[in-house]
Amino acid sequence: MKISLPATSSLQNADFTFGVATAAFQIEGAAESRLECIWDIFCAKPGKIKDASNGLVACKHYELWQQDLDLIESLGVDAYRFSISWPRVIKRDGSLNPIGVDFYIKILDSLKERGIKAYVTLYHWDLPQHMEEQGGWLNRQTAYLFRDYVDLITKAFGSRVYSYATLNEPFCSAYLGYEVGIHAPGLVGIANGKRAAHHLLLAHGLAMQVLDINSPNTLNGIVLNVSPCFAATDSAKDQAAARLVDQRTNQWFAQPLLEGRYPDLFDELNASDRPPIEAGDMAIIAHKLDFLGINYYTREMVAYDDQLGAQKVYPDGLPLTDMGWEIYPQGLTEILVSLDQQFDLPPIYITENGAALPDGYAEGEANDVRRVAYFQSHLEAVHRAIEQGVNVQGYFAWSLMDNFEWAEGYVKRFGIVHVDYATQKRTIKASGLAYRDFIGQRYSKKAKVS
Ligand code: IFM
Repeated sequence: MKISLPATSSLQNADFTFGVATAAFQIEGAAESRLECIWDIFCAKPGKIKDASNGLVACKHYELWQQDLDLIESLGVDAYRFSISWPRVIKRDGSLNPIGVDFYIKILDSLKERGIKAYVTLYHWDLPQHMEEQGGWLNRQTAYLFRDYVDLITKAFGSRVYSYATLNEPFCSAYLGYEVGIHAPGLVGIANGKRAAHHLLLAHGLAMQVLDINSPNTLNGIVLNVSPCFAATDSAKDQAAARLVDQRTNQWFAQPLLEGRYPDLFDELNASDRPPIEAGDMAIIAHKLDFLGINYYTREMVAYDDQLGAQKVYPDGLPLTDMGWEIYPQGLTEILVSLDQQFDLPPIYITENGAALPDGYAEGEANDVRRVAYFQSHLEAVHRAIEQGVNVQGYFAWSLMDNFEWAEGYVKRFGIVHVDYATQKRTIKASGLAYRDFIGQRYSKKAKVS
């Protein structure tokens, strides 16, 4: 199976960036050589992770990183998006941990030698546990500690990085982690979720100020997960429920970042649930972005619910991934176009897109035909958004390899490379080969033209 797009598509231009993405906690392992983070503690609580697993070993990337970079190079991608583990690079006293820093410098230098651009995420959910003990993202001080970490680490990395994203999916950190409690640290309550979200957004803005000084030549921005929200029926109640989910997931983060204000939902919350905004916060949060990263997986189909206001529904017969997420490629075009109509957007990168699907792994081969089709349809969706005027500059497949899928453990596999967790053997799946061939033909076409 192949991936192909119209020859005229701007995704065929060599200046469109194709990459693969990972995150530290999901692949690195080697927990003994870093501080504990909130996910270590969360994983140790019975019932929190579906297969009772953790990130102590994961894909052993801390040990196997050279082999993994060989793999990335063999895919022919332009860029590698990965995250820095805050608890690996900063010691308890706030100073740099040279061993952890050296690990990432080796990766960055090796990427440079291979001609692969480094897209670095500064926070992908692994808050140092000692900070959680002081309130974590509920504590405004955590935003300033993040700023200090960003200051130290960006100075240490110097000119090795191509792009910095401050945060990955603050919705997940705040809502899943502090409001509904299905992610670390497992707290609940609307006030907690909104307070954590505000401090995460503040941390982002403070970090952008640091990047202006320490790293003005990198592409600096933030990554949001977005989903178009649809009402299950035409009823006024379901329409209102869909609007609520849109405000909660998409608008709660996009509007502060791009317009410096919270959406209307802010006024609809009980006063005690509203985030504590201090003078000047919104201007810090709305710092100009060099790029906005968009992570897209599915749409939200929503119905009114007496207790919760809104509830996700799963109409029969829709194609679903192993996560139970509907495969809805046109939603990627729809959300990009609607964000573009609503905001004055900076350049967009699709920083994550992919699916947990069966691998068909047998005898050293993984024939994941449905994942090839998933990439085909979603790349077409990006192509259509560009045709409609959205400035999309790049696309990253989630994920380079199977890894620790948070509360789902290791059972859900998103990789374009299969990982045998018993042996740590990596095998490129059919989707990885199709992605490699698609990227490769784009270059040979370019070479022929020039
Ligand atoms: O695995 C996650 C990733 O860490 C963040 N975005 C969504 C992915 C799939 O759930």
